[in-house]
Amino acid sequence: MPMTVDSREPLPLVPAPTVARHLGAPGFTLNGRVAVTGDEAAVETVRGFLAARTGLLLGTAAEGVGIELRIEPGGAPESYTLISDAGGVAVAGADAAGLFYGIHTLIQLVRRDRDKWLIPAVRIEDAPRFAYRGVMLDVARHFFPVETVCAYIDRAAALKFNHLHLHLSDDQGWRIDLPSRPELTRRAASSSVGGDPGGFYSAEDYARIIAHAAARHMTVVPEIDMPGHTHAAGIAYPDLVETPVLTDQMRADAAAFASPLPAEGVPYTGIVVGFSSLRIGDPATDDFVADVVTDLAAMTPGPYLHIGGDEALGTDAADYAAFLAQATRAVAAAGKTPIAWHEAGAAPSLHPGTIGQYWGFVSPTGDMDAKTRAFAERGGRVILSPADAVYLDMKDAEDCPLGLTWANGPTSLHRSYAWEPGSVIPGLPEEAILGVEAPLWTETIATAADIDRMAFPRIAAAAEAAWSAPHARDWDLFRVRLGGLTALWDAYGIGFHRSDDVDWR
Ligand code: TNX
Repeated sequence: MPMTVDSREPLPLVPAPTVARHLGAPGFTLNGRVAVTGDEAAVETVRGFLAARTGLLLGTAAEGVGIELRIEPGGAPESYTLISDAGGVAVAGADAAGLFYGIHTLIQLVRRDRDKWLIPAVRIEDAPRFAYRGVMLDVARHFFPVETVCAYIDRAAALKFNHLHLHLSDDQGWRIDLPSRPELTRRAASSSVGGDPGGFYSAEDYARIIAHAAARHMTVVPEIDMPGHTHAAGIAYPDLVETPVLTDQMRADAAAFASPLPAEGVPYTGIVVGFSSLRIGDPATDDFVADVVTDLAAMTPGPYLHIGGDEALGTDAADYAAFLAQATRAVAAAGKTPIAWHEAGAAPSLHPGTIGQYWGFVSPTGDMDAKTRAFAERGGRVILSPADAVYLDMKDAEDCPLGLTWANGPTSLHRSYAWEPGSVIPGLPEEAILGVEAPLWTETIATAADIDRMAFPRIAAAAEAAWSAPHARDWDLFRVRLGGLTALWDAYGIGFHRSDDVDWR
């Protein structure tokens, strides 16, 4: 009879699978004679990852023992089973994505046992809890080249994330070239926070990112943030924006961070938020929104387009509501499902079915939970990004060299882990939760190494909130499982932070 994992060290699997049993039998030995067979794309994926992890380049001629990869339709979307013993390894996905996730589980299982590479004898059955498992990268505050974005896709996909949300515009820069509005990148892309170099993605660059993501079963979700966070759009099209609005809070933030305050017509290099707004009610603005949304929709194969809607602090409430109603309709007219930050829940005539992204705390304050429920009440669903748990740009400790602290002070790995998606918004049914997303804002993050330092290991905690069934989640076991990934993350070249709460082996 199979024996459960209870009696021995937990398998080094993150996110935790639905069911994982140690079979209590000898494992499968990986050596140069092992062949990988089955689904062609999967075979190449496995050979590549095993070469990176072990240095062994396995063959593909089926003879004797081996690793068999196949798609067996019938199970839940993205689900897979993995069975291994001394006689071989079989991974079966219900679809191509399921097989891909089974492969990542397989790679996590590989370990060095004295002089041998081994896959323990296990039986795993696994499927995601949520359909939407996202990471967000803010490429507006700092710009990141295609290679860095692709490396982040690789890292996230290995943790079974399936959406990459790209925050493509903000006060500091516009990062995507759109055929109908060439001035945006011509005039408003060269700046970023701190006077660092800017940049933008050409249509070709963007297509490369999408293709890289698609090959890893990730959907790109582009965001153009409106009506606030639009100072850069105003550098390109001055007639479309209002004069910056400054509050006492913004002045205090600027002083605290030694950040410049915005000035009309001057590229913004500081980190103050909320001062900019499109000119609402002007037909020229409506044309701009329609152009931007139509171009971006045409370049994006995925079903979603995020139109922002956060922190429009200088925008009149009625104007804000009218703008969001119109912008979400424009997204729908372009054939996409709109997503907006939770503030947009206050707009009564949002396009029905608009998805809300919650960025309040694990315990909601003010009316954030009501605004979030409003999306579900109008036929939409909700993506949970509680800032004091999964904002990867928060410091992880007081002495963290990068990051911000506004979300309840530093966010430890434990706090990233110890929250339950079903309990964040009271009264929101589980079916209304589309998923979980971990954003990485980049006011303080400028390089690929910075991304690794801030995202890892906390991104793994977010992955588990998004993928794993509640019964499979346990902080003490998570720490041990995570420690078991040390060698794999090193092999992948991830510059993860060796935080104190994990025994990195
Ligand atoms: C809040 S979360 C923002 C961003 C900042 C971030 C920094 C949200 C929708 N807006 O503009 O970059 O905090 O943590």
